[in-house]
Amino acid sequence: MTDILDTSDQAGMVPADSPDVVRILNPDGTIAPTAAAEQYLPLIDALTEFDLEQFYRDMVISRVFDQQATNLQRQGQLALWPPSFGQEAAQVGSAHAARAQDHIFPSYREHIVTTIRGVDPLDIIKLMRGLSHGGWDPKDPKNGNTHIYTLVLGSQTLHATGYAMGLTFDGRAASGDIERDEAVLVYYGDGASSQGDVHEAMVFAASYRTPEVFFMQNNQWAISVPVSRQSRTPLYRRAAGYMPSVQVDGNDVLASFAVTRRALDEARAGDGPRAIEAVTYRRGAHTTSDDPTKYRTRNEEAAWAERDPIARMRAYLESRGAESAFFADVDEEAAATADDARQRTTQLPSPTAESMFTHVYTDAHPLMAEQRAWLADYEASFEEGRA
Ligand SMILES: Cc1ncc(C[n+]2csc(CCOP(=O)(O)OP(=O)(O)O)c2C)c(N)n1
Ligand SMILES: [Mg+2]
Repeated sequence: MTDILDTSDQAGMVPADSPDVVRILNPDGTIAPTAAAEQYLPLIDALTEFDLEQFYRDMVISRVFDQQATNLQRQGQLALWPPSFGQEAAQVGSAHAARAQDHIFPSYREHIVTTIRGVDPLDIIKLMRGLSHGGWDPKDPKNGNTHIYTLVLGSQTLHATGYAMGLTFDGRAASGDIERDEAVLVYYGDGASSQGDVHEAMVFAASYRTPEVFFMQNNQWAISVPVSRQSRTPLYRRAAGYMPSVQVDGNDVLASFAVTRRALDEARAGDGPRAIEAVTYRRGAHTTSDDPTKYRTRNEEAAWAERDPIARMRAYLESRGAESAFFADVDEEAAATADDARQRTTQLPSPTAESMFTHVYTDAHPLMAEQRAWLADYEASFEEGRA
């Protein structure tokens, strides 16, 4: 194998990947599988025209919604927004790879993953507007087993591993029935990969052979810290110390889909956990509180713009004969989705102060009851003119 240890400070800051990378779709939209991608081609051949169009549609919806949410923050409607701009292929490909019975543990940037699973994008907005602590109920069937966002870096990998261990203990995986066996898909970032929690989760996952896929979006940055500071070797090689690990071009929706589908199906079959490093790029700011011009160059941004996931898939669909009416329809649908989100955001009711006491404890709690009573009395004092 070529020695890919890169000790320069620029490692990871330019569009470079290892010789092992799985890529099917070139940045120019032509099908040009790398050697590592050959084994995945049957999974792509099995996709229908509708599937391919759906991948494209979801990526565009993601981008337009994300821009709308960023605008809403700028206009004072949201407290914060973490943009997913640039990461659409990694997210759409992996989300469509999951089967209905699977369980998703997102980080905080997986807006289109959660939406594909069925979560109302307004529930993400509610969280970022400060109206809700969790956003949605993972147990509500309409949310597709999607757990809530986790802002404590990497801790969701522990939750996911515990959940996956539970699936095994309950006999809900490895029966051999691909339509019934459940698996867990957990998302985290290049920065989070340096957290002890992630490594501990991987130790347990490997020991207990959990039905689980660790999906890292290496978007090259952890706020202002470049990936070269997280690791001197490509990150997929770190995970390979625990389990089979694959590096995929995360801006190629086809490769992201195929690699994740294979990994999840192997994991659900009882073969043990799998890791994926999706090499992608955060084209926007870390969050709306961040200014990336302070720590990265325009040249770097321009180099990654040339590998844009949506332009690549569009070129591919055009080469297959997709017509301009299709692309116009998608743009219209995306604009309508984003407009709907905007309308509903401005109409969201504020929560009552009293609601802060719900969901703190599962059962009644005396201290909570006391504080709740105090608040009710305090609120009533305004009505009665006591305050
Ligand atoms: C345990 C913990 N430490 C630090 C932070 C502050 N923090 C929030 S996001 C972030 C960078 C995360 O980078 P990465 O894992 O690459 O994910 P990305 O934001 O790029 O998607 C940091 C350090 C945190 N939320 N949790
Ligand atoms: Mg990152």
